[in-house]
Amino acid sequence: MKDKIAIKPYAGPAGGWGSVRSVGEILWREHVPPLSSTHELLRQNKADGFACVSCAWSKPSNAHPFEFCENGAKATAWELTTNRTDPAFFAAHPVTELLGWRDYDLEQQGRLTHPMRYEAASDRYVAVEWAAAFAEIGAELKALEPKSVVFYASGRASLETSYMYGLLARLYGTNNLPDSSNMCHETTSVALKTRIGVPVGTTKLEDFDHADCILFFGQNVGSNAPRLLHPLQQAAKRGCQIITFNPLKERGLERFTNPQSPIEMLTKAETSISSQYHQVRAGGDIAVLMGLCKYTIEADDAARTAGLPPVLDHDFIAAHCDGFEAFAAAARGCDWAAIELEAGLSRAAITEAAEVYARAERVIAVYGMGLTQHVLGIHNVEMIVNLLLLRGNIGREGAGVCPVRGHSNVQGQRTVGISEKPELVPLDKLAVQYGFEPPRTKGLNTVEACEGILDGSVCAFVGLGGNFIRAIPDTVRMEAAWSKLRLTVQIATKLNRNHLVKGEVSYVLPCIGRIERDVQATGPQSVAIEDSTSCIHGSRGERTPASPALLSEPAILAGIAKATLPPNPLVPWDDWVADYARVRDAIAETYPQFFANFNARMFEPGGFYRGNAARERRFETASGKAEFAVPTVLSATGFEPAEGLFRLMTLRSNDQFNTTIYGYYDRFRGIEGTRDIVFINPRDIERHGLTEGATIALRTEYGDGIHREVGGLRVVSYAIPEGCLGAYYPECNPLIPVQHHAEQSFVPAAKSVPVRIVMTPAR
Ligand SMILES: Nc1nc2c(c(=O)[nH]1)N[C@H]1C(S)=C(S)[C@@H](COP(=O)(O)OP(=O)(O)OC[C@H]3O[C@@H](n4cnc5c(=O)[nH]c(N)nc54)[C@H](O)[C@@H]3O)O[C@H]1N2
Ligand SMILES: Nc1nc2c(c(=O)[nH]1)N[C@H]1C(S)=C(S)[C@@H](COP(=O)(O)OP(=O)(O)OC[C@H]3O[C@@H](n4cnc5c(=O)[nH]c(N)nc54)[C@H](O)[C@@H]3O)O[C@H]1N2
Ligand SMILES: [Mo]
Repeated sequence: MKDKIAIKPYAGPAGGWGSVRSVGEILWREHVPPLSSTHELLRQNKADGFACVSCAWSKPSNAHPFEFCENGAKATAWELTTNRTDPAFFAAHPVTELLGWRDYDLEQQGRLTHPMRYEAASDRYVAVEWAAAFAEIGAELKALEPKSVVFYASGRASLETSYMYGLLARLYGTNNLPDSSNMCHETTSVALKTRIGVPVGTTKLEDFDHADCILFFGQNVGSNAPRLLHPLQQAAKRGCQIITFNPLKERGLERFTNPQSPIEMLTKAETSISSQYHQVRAGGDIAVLMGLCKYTIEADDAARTAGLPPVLDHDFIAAHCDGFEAFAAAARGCDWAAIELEAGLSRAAITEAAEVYARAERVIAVYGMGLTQHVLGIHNVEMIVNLLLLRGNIGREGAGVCPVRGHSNVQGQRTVGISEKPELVPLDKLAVQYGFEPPRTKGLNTVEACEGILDGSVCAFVGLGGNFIRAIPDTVRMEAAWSKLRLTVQIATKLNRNHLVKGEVSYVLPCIGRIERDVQATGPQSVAIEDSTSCIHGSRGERTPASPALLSEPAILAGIAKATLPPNPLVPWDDWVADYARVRDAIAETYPQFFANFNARMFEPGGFYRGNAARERRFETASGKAEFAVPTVLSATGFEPAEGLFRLMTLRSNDQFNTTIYGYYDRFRGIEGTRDIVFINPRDIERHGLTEGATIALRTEYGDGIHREVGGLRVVSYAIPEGCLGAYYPECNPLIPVQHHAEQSFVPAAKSVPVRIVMTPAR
C-alpha cells in the first residue's frame, strides 16, 4: 500500500492498462506465485472451473479464455494469498490491540488456519480442537431460547451450504435467518414480487444482444460488476442507447477499454458507454422516472389526438396489467416543476432521455444500490416497473428489469430457504421431508437483529461468512451492545473486526474457500451457485486448502448441528458432508420446480436457467396481473430538506469488496492513499466556507437524541450534485441510524443519510 495521499482526476478508461497493473499489484502483495495465479484465473467462471467469489454477474456459456475482471482477479488473489493468520499470530497479538487495527491490516494477515476460541484471561484467541468447539457451541445453543439466536449469512456460501444452514436454524427452532440481502436487494425482492410476481430480475444475458436502449440507474458497473462491461460495450458498439442516471460520473459508465482485447489494449481504443449521462440528485430517481413516464403517457395522448400510432403498448397493458388508469392519471397530474426540483435535472434533460425510451423497441432497465438503499427505495423499484410496463418491456426478448445483485450467491441463498420470512419458504414440504414442525413465526431481518442486540433480546449470533458489525448501520452503538452477547460464532476465511468485537463465549471457525479443493469421504466435491440472472452454475475448487486444519462449510454446519440437535434419521448430516450430490438431491426434493435433475445439469455451460414466470408474462401477483403502483412522494430520501442538511451517499471504492479493503486506490475517482474523504460540490465548498483538502466531520441529524459523528474526513471538490455528499462505506456507517431504513424491505438507507458538516480545528 502507498502511504502518500494523492487526489487527482484519473484520465484513463475503465478496464485498460490501469486494470492490468492493479491486478499485478495485488498478486504481488498477496505473494501469489505467478504460475498458480495464471492457472486459477484461467479456471475462473468456466463451465468446468470455479465460479468467481466476487460479484453475482452472469457467466456466459461461450466464456473468454480470461473470463474475469480486475476485481474478480483481486477477489481470487485475496483468497489465494500465501499469508496466514495462524495461532502464532494470535499468541502475539491480544484482541484489545487488534481492535485498533484497520480493516485492511486485519485481512492482510492472510487466511485463518485453525479454529480459535477467545480466552478472557489472556485476552487472546487460542486454538482449539474442532470436536471441543462443536461440543461447547452445541451446549451453549441448547441452553438458549431459539428465538434469541440469530443465524446470519453473507451471500457467498454455496447453495448446498445455504440449504443446510436454513435447515439447521429451523430444526433448532427459529426463522432468524437474516442475510446480506437484507442490506442490499431486499427492496428488489419485495417490490418486484408484489408488482410482477417474481422477486428477481427478468432479463438473461442474451437480452443484452437485442436491446436498443439500456437505462442504467445507481449501479457502479466499472467497479462492482465489471464483466457486465463486456455486453455493455457490445451493445454500445451496435448503436444501442445507454442512458445513465447517477449522481457521480462513474468511469465504467463513461468509457471502457476491454483488457482482454489485444487490439484495444495496443491501440488504446476506448468505447463510449453512455450516450446520455444525467447526474440525478441522490434520492431523486422517483422524480426522474415519473418524468419519463409522464412524457411517455402524454406522448401517447398526443398521438391519439393526432391519429398517429400509439406510444404505449395498449394491448399488453389491457391483457397483462392492473392499475394503469390510476397511475396514468397521477403521471399526467404531476407537475414538471416538482419533478425538476426533486430530480435536480431539467425537464429538457429528462425529455431527452424519454424521447429515446418512447422510440426504442426493446429496453432493459439495470439498477443497483443507488435505488434500493433509500427510505423509499420500494418506490424507486416500482417506478422502474411502471416505466417498463408502459411499453410492454417485460417478458420480451431484449427487454426487462435487471437488478445487479451483490454477492456471488446472494440470490441463490434466498432460493434455497435462507429467509426470515416463513411465507417464502416451503415449510410444509420441509415438515414432511424431515419429520419436524418448523417454526412458523417471522424471524428477524438484519435491522431487527440489530435492534434485538441493542435491547438485549438477542443473545447469540452465528455468522456464515460476512463482517456483520462493519456492514450494518450505527456501528459505534452496535459495537458497544455486541459484547453483551452470550455466544458469537463466526465461520470465516479471514480475520475481520467482527471476530474481535466478540461475545462472552466466542469462536472463529475457519473454512475452505470456493477456489480450494474440498475432499470428503466420497472424493472431491463440487458446489453450485445462482447468478443475478437465475442461472445455476457448478463450481469446483482445485487449489490446496490454506491449511490442513480447515473444514468445509458443510462440515462445520454438520458439526454444529449434530452437537445441538437431537438425532434425526431423516437428516443425514454425515452422508451430506460425505457427498454434496446428496444435498443437491435434497434441494431438488424440496424445490422440484427449480432443481429437477440438479446433479446432471449443474455443469451446463452458461448454467441452467431456473425459470422465471414474469419473463413469460405470467404475473403471479395478488391480481394475477402486473401491477402499476402510484408513488406517494417524489423524493426517496424520507426526510425533509433543510438549509445546510446534506444527503450523504456511502459508496464502495474500486479497491474493496464490501468490508474487505484490498487497497487504498479508488482509481477511477482519483483517490489514492486514503479512504477518509468526502466528495463535495465546489459551490457547496464555497457556500460553507470550506477549502479543498481541509478536514471536516459529518454529524447525523436524526432527531432521536443520539450523537453520531465521523471526523477526520478530507474535503474533495468533486462533480457531485449540490446538496449531496459522497463518502466511503464502511468508514461512515456510524452515521446511519439503525431506524433509517427502507420502508417494507428494511434495507438500511445508506444512500441518503441526513448529515450536516461540522468544522474541525485544523490539525
Ligand atoms: N469489486 C467489488 N464488487 C462488488 C462489491 C464490492 O464491494 N466490490 N460489492 C458487491 C455487492 S454485495 C453489491 S450489493 C454490489 C454493489 O454495487 P453497486 O450497486 O454499484 O453499489 P455502490 O458501490 O454502493 O454504488 C451505487 C452507485 O449508485 C450511485 N448512487 C448513489 N445514490 C444514488 C441515487 O440516489 N440515485 C442513483 N441513480 N444513483 C445513486 C452511486 O454514485 C454509485 O455509482 O456490488 C457487488 N460487487
Ligand atoms: N454504509 C453502507 N453499508 C453497507 C452497504 C453500503 O453500500 N453502504 N452495502 C451493504 C451490502 S449491499 C452488503 S451485501 C453488506 C455486506 O455485508 P457482509 O456480507 O456481511 O460483508 P462482507 O464484507 O462481504 O464479508 C467479508 C467477510 O466474509 C468472510 N468470507 C469471505 N469469503 C468467505 C467464504 O468463502 N466463506 C466464509 N464463511 N466466509 C467468507 C471473510 O472473513 C470476510 O472478512 O454490507 C452492507 N452495508
Ligand atoms: Mo450487497
